[in-house]
Amino acid sequence: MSTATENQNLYAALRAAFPADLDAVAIDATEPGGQPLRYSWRDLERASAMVANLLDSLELPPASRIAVQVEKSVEAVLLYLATLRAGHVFLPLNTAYQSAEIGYFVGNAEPAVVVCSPANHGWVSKIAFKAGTRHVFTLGDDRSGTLLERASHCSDQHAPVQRAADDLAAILYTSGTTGRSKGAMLSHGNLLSNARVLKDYWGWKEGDVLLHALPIFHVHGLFVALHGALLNGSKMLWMARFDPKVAIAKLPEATVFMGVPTLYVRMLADPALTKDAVRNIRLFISGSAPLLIETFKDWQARTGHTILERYGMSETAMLTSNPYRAEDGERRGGTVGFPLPGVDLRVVDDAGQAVPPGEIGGIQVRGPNVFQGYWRMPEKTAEEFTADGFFKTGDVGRVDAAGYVTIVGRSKDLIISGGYNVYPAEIEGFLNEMPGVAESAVVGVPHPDFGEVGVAVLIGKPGAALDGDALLAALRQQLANFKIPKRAFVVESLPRNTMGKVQKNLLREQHKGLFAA
Ligand code: MLC
Ligand code: AMP
Repeated sequence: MSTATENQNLYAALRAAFPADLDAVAIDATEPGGQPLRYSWRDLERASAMVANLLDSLELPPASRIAVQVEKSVEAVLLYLATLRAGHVFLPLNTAYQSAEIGYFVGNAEPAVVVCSPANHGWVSKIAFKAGTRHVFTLGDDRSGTLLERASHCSDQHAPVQRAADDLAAILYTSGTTGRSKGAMLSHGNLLSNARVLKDYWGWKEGDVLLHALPIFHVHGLFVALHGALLNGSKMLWMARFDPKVAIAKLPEATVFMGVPTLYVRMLADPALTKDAVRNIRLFISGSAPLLIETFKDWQARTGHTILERYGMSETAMLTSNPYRAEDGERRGGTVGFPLPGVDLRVVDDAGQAVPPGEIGGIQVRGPNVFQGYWRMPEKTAEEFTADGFFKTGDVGRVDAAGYVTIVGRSKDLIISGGYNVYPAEIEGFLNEMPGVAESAVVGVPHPDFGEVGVAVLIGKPGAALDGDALLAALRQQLANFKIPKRAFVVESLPRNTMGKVQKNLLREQHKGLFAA
């Protein structure tokens, strides 16, 4: 138990790791061909204090939700750090989300503050005010907007608010197999314990430089990458968006790179990726989606580096990792390595009994990194935990005799596309509401760039002449672009088993060659 004097605020731990030289560069966000744009550690400390003071001035109840849908920028990181400092709960939202999605998140989370891009202020503020949000600010990726304008009048000194380890730091919405998204509640202790384990396990050291190329509204870019660099006092080379050419050009200045498999696939497609380009890299890490063994091998052949694959999720942050140090074992392609120190991981059969090594079953986990539950969904939370406190991940896998974990599938009906999760149930729900649609089934099929993409198969109501492309175009108005199936087929009937359930495995089989490389 923490005592009243120990502040478990995550920001306090990150701040304590800043280097002694506060004028050193913490983040270099210079765009190719652009003016130098660098932030020192002192800039991070002072500017996040100003935003934290702005939040304080609003006199919000403790642990208010601060919902943020803005383009990736260093200022968005400052807002995240400020939220931690001020003792509120950060709620990041993918910029691809459309009004129906934002409406749900804001209605469900009831944020006290919403921060959006200046261009979206009209529709976002309407949704927010309707949901009872009192404060809506704007933040552009060029430092424009009311958030920074208001913060510029605030003091640049701020003591992090006292927080206990199990106080909430962030809520990440993850879609559900039955449609509606659930807010995974992560505490200061969840995030800090995971960041500390990864710092040690991945051998973060003095002089490390992280090339930060991922979005910052999900676990990978916001926690694994950002916390990794901050907790090590390491400089980040900041990319507002991933571009393989720019990434390869920046690699020689970096020692650590983290990406979803699509980032590796896209860099491999560029001949500029050579051994020389990666000469200073210490560690390449992949996660969020399965890394194909071909990508693992091609990367090894081209660069001489063995990608370290790890496995995690929004509810748990990181769970397993291939070893960094040779003495801990080899990095095995196709596996996600060993449970991280402090993580209990077991594989169980349908009755919940642990299976012997090598056998396949549901993956369950327990540890200080496992979340506090789903926001305002106590029943859903209870369903997802076992009596002895293990969280049911919904992933299916096995652990071999040497302890390596392999993910072989998912019991949840989920498509992972370019590292983003897409839940067929959500897409089908929207499609089924469209005029003329009797029923739909969305399945994931292999894709050379995104790993997997969605394909929709539709049946029309009697007499309706469905146009698949027109339906997809209409869907775009309602859902984030990465969720839109890449193809739609109108058919007479869907394959069903004797219980009448649609046999998605047959649809996947039928369409698996659609995007063959
Ligand atoms: C973009 N598009 C996608 C897509 N991303 N389609 C399917 N899946 C995706 N992931 C489509 C858009 O709809 C659009 O199509 C077209 O591609 C161009 O859009 P874009 O935004 O310009 O794409 P691009 O910049 O190329 O983005 C690709 C990407 C991005 C791979 C860089 O998807 C990305 O950053 N992925 C990383 C996701 C991530 O960080 N996941 C971590 C989750 S945390 P159209 O037709 O609309 O024009 C997690 C836990 C863990 O899972 O373990 O880490
Ligand atoms: P999210 O809910 O977006 O956090 O996604 C988490 C899911 O991504 C996990 O439950 C896994 O299904 C998947 N995932 C993450 N890392 C890996 C990996 N290395 N290999 C396979 N699947 C992964």
